[in-house]
Amino acid sequence: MSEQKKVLMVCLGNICRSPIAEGVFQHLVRQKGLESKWMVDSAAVAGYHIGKSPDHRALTTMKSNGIAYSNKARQVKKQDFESFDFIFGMDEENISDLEGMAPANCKAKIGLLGDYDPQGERIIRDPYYDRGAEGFKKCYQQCLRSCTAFLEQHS
Ligand code: WE7
Repeated sequence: MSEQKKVLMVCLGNICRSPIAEGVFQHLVRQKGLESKWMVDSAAVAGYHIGKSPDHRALTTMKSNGIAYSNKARQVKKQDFESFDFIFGMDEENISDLEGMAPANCKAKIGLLGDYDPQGERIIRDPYYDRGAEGFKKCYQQCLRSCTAFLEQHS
């Protein structure tokens, strides 16, 4: 692989699951010294939380796993479908929303991040309305498994 490949992590609001997926992916890329081969970003299907930092539970979960995260929420734009190689949704609704937004000249492969989970947990459940942080910890573990497997498959 000579060129840098681009991965976009997407969820509903870009404040819970996709920032964790982005943070985990970036962390693995640094650990493996693959910065010249991979770049990662994240975005929302909905415009609800544009400009905001992730949910504090997502930030806490990342921080306790050694991941510093400072990006702010943005919405998916048409150009993302041309500039990214892979666009990953967290659940089936994300996928159908993304497919509905994709232009005819879509370069990106759109799919579920969880399709790479060696434990076969394909859906990364939305933890937004949960009372505590358990759903965020589970999301972190799912993202870690899938991002690790994805990078192994594509190296
Ligand atoms: C969420 C959300 C999540 C749900 N992050 N929000 Cl209240 C709303 C309405 C439209 C877009 C967004 Cl983003 C939000 C706030 C932020 N992860 N998950 N809402 C959600 C979960 C289950 C059923 C319905 C909704 C809107």
